[in-house]
Amino acid sequence: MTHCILIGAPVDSGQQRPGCLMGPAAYRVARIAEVLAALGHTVEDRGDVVPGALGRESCPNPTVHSLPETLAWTRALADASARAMAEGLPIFLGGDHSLSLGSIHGVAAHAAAVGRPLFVLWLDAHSDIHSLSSTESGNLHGTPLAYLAGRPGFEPFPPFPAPVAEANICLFGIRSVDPAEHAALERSDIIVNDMRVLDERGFAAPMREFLDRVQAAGGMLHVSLDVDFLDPSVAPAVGTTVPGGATFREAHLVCELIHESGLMCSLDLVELNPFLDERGRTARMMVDLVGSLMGRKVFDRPTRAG
Ligand code: 6HN
Ligand code: MN
Ligand code: MN
Ligand code: MN
Repeated sequence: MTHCILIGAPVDSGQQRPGCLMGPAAYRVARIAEVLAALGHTVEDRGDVVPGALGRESCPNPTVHSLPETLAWTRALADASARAMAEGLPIFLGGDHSLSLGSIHGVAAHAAAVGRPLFVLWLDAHSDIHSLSSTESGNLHGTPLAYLAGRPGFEPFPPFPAPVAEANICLFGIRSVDPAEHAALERSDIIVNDMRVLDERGFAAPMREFLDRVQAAGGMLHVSLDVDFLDPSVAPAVGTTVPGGATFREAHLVCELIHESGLMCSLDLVELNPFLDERGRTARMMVDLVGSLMGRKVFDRPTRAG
């Protein structure tokens, strides 16, 4: 039994197609709290985070937009996240992926305070490893991974409390990488399980390899689940669809493996744009995956651990 803390993060400033701000409401309508409670967990919904006053920050790259808004979200979410980490397992209901600048900020501060290494699993079509200077779209939802890895180019942001070691970061399912991101990944220790790797090896073996590393290190695991990790045929409600994503079963398998590991300490649900959905099916799919992440299964089977 886990104490699940729902934190609404209606962030829409990290990209330019309005709608992600409706995400938290859609997850609640899709009965995320009831699904968690039915699995035997306690659930506390803290409502939606409200960002503080806007500053006047700017940066040299003219394509970057909504920087003061994204910074205000980052500060507010980092606070909410660090507080929730001390009390349970926070589930961030997004909101575009720029919310992870704040959610993982708080998670990293907590991990450093308790002296455990932090690992991050990035389930996404994209690598989200731009800096403020390398982004071509100017959309800050494409940057959180570079920030949490402590890479340069985030001068207006609060310093990241305890950068995550690159060898502790696993990209899983990626299939759309910009040239600057490609260069950044080539000179890094980040584990890249792109779709080509998953096509060849399947989803289970690479996932188990990563979870085994987290386990061996006594680490805490943060999972960042972008809707576009999924194939658009099962999850159309996202502004950045990329064909060739995880199927319904592949995504559930990943979630079941994560649950069986017992390692997940915090979770982001990002990029849901309910305005693009078809009768709520993407919101329901995401809530279904949360069910698998938190212990729903058809049968109890002995896992490799026991
Ligand atoms: N996401 N690489 C593209 C950009 O605009 O920088 C897409 C980013 C997608 C962001 O997955 O959250
Ligand atoms: Mn993303
Ligand atoms: Mn941060
Ligand atoms: Mn994405």
